[in-house]
Amino acid sequence: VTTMNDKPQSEMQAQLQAQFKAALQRELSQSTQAPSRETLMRAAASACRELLSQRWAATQAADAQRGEQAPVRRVHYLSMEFLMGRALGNAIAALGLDETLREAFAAQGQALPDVLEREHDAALGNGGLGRLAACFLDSFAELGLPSFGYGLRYEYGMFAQAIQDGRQVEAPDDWLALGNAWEVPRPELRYPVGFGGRVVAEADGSRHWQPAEQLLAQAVDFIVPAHHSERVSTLRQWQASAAKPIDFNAFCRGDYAAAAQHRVAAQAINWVLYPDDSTDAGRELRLKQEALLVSASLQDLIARHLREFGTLHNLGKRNAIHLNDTHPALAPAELMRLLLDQHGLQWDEAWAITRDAVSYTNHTLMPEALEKWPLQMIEALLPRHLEIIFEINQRFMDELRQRFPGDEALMSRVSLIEEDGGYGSGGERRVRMAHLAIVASHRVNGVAALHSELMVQTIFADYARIWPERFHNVTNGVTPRRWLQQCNPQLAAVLDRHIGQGWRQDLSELAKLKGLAKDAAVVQQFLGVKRANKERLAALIRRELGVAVNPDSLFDVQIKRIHEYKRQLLNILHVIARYQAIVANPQANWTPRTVVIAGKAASAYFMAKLIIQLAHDVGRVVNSDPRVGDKLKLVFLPNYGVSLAETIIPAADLSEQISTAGTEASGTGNMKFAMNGALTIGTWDGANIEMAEAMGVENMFVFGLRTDAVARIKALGYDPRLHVEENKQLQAVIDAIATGQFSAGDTARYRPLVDKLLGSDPYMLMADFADYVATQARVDALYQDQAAWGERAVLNVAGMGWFSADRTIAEYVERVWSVKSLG
Ligand code: DL6
Repeated sequence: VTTMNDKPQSEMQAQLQAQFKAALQRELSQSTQAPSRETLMRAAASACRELLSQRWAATQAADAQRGEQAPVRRVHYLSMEFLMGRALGNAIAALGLDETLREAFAAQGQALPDVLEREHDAALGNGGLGRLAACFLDSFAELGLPSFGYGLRYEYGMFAQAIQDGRQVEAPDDWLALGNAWEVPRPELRYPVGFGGRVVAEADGSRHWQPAEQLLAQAVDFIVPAHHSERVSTLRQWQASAAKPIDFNAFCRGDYAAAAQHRVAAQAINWVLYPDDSTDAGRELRLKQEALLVSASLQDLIARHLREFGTLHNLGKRNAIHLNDTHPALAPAELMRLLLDQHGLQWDEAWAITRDAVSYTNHTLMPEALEKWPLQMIEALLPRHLEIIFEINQRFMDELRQRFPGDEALMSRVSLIEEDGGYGSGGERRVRMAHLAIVASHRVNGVAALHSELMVQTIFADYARIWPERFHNVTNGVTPRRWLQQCNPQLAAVLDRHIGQGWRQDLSELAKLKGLAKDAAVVQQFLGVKRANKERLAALIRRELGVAVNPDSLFDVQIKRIHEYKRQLLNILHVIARYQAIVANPQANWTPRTVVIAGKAASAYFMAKLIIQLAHDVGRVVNSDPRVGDKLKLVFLPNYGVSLAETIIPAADLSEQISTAGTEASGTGNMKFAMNGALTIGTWDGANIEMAEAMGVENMFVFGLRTDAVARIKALGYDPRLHVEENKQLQAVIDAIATGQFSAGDTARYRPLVDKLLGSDPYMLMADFADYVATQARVDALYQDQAAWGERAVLNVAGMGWFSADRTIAEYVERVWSVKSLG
């Protein structure tokens, strides 16, 4: 949207070299030893950061000049998660300085990839939602969109996963232990954030919040460069600290804990991503995190807007505030509070501004993920916000009474307040955050066509009836810079050779490959790159797990959060069935397979953890059985994260996207795999559907019940046992687990899994098993014909042009964030 003049490359190289040298000297000032890889990495990061800081200043100056007539509003993307991964590789690719640094490291006796590996992942997110936000920052920069990503600076990101005796154990992810050369602290940007206290009514009728506790939120910036211009985007993360110094009296008494108590309480807000919310203390901390993010971000927005325009009347027309799921859904209440109580606007104008500014993306239909906060907790921590939420609700109910007279049931269903206590409420009154987000937004979207459709048919059906024009779909996308260019340089080079470099900026250019799918030389190059990537992964598996896998076997990969709906268990059931078949008939013409699973289970999610354990138990038995050899291996790679994904995805032949139809909102891993030439075995779910349509459904291995069938069977009364009774193979698989064949005779270990599969089987594994196994046989057959497999791989990549985050962001701009979209 906004461009700037680019500097000549040679000037930048010289600057980087000088910065790098200076940073290295700083790093080494206390040492006489040769610089370690960590030292080189930090020096390079700090040099890049200096260059990026200059670009940041130029970007901000350009954006500030845009004035009243700019067609696109400045975007404020509020998200509790940004799963950034490593930054150095991306920065040097964006700056075009790979070679400069390669040489600089070589002069110190180190290779570029070894140095890049020393950077700790910034794992400030759980999974797809957080990684999507990170991809969006890349596209914001690439498209020149005036924007800020707003998040929290967690000291410990997503937990580190270790495996002990086949079980997941969690440890804090101490990603800042060696410092973070990327951060740009902004001490001048500090905002007060209050909690608790009471609301005071003034004589003039206005209301005023007197918080009991005041914190300060300070900005720390992380700069994300564009690859094809000098634009950058900003991730502004908030760090909380106590507003008051230590309690000096307590200190003098020698009671240091009491002296610092309030400081610790303030800092705790930044400790961990997603504190365990199974306790009241955990829930309260989470609510404080959300409130801090929202309040600091909006104060920052308002201050900038006032600097640029001197008035708040046009705030909604010049700024978009996007809610990445409901986690920042306090934003409308906080914006109203700031506009009413601090800036003296009247309700109607403040509400019009809020409605213009706010938009919301839903990322899941799972009821347990739709946030609802106990009214009492909000009242205790954010009393003025609760008043405002009540007022918003009152006005909304009045509107409904006019439009749908007498429909009390509708009013109670859509109310922002859940009176009777729904799912998991324990009977208390709660605020429905998704409802608040919808009522306050001018646009609400889902993240893939099916998901958006189901969203308006199910969880938000009433709202879609009230405001049909508000709902739309924006299918997710991923950045091709990280997920193709950087993670798969060899494939990128093949693409460059055959279709030019334009795909890096305009992914739809991948369609040019379509005409080359039958070109034997191109197919051979694809297969050659895959083979090299598989060797790299095989080496990693050997290093990490001590298991030797054959790079010529089919690499069958499922990497994502462990969740029952994602059905890693179905994958394991297939492995067991295959194992039993191999043992029964070792001489048959087996297509050798290596099944790779990776992912973290939420620490309190018993079933997911049991699935991880089963994967290990089955892997141990299968991998050590001499009758099986290379024909089958099952490995679980620990501590899944962005960097591990960058190694695994380019090496995958087969991508497992096997959620129960209607449960996976979109998926983005599915896109990354296909972009890297893996074929997908998948259900008719999430973005799999649009991918199949884009590449031709014959190029994907589609199986399983579709959404309507899932609903129909459930309505009729689903009985998983019937599927087991009529399928001998399935019976044998379940028996093997139940009788302890993978757990040294321990029949109790997996009883909860078996009982659930045979009892309710809510994700319908039993119903989909037969089709899944039959489809896997089709996979085997095709893999045996490498030329045909390679052709499909080319066609998969050719079909992925639509799934760029750049296209996704262009759609948000067009339909949500442009001034025009406000009508
Ligand atoms: O939209 C990004 C990503 C989707 O691709 C996944 O399908 C979906 O599961 C994920 N949703 C969440 C839900 N979190 N909450 N709330 O992570 O979003």
